[in-house]
Amino acid sequence: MALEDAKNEIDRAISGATTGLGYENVFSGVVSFLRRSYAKDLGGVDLAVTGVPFDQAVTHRPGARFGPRAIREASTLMAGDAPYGWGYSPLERFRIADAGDMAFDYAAVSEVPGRIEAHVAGILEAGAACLVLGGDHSVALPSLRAHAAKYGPVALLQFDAHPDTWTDDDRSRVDHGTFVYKAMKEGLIDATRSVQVGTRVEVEGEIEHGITRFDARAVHGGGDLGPRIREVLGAGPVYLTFDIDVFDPAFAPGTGTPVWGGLTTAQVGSLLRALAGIDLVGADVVEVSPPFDHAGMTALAGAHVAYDILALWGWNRR
Ligand SMILES: [Mn+2]
Repeated sequence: MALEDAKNEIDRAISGATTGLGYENVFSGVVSFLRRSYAKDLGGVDLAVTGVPFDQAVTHRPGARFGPRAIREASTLMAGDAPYGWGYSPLERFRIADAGDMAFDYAAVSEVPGRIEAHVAGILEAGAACLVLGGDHSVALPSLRAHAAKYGPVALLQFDAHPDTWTDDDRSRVDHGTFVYKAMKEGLIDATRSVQVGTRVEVEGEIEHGITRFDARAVHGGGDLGPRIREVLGAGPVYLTFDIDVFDPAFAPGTGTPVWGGLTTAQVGSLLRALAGIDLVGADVVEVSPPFDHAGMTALAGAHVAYDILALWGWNRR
């Protein structure tokens, strides 16, 4: 009998199986995102998760290069169960692969965005949707370029402490705080259908943008924001970018630019569930910086968010 015939002998990260829950011991085995099999050939894959461990564009604390590895490890705790409260398991319903990390020359910083765009475009061309694990928030811009090339201008749904609308007209700059400005200037996003959630910093001289903003105080103020966010996003394609610093540092201290007054994990979990039905076509989870983390709590939050993003992506397709 081959080892893989016995349920407890399966190591899903290398089994080649594309669907099903993971039953390995949480603390052992080859680590992959939610125990999905690693694959570079994405034929027949519905969604590929890929790490982009680039963090040279941060304003303050680096370390997000270790984000994908930490999120994968934290995710092994969840691989045996459906995500809570969704009523279905995207792991059983869809063929989801871990496409591994994107390789790049860490010393050729200005070349990295182009490589990310080509990497994500390759996943989309293979017919799979793409979930990027960052990396700092600069990785969202080339991912948006790849998605806009396929779908046209998308609605941006951004969970973030920062609006990332700081002025930056130098295309050669690689900055984690200006991707929204550049995305608007490049016509990658439809601002009138875009929403920012959880922001709580001022941007001096911010341009007119037209993006709907539910800042952190609006979320803390209560009320059911889900329907209001869905109404702005409309029926067209949505790209979700999730900066882990939308959480209060009490929930996610391991990040590059923490800001007090942030969202709780419970608030974000409820909001993501309330968005079921949007046409999510792509996403990223960025700015998890394990060297500044404690007890793995930021990576755990990132893994939960990424799993709920899978559920949200699959909702209309299930
Ligand atoms: Mn941020």
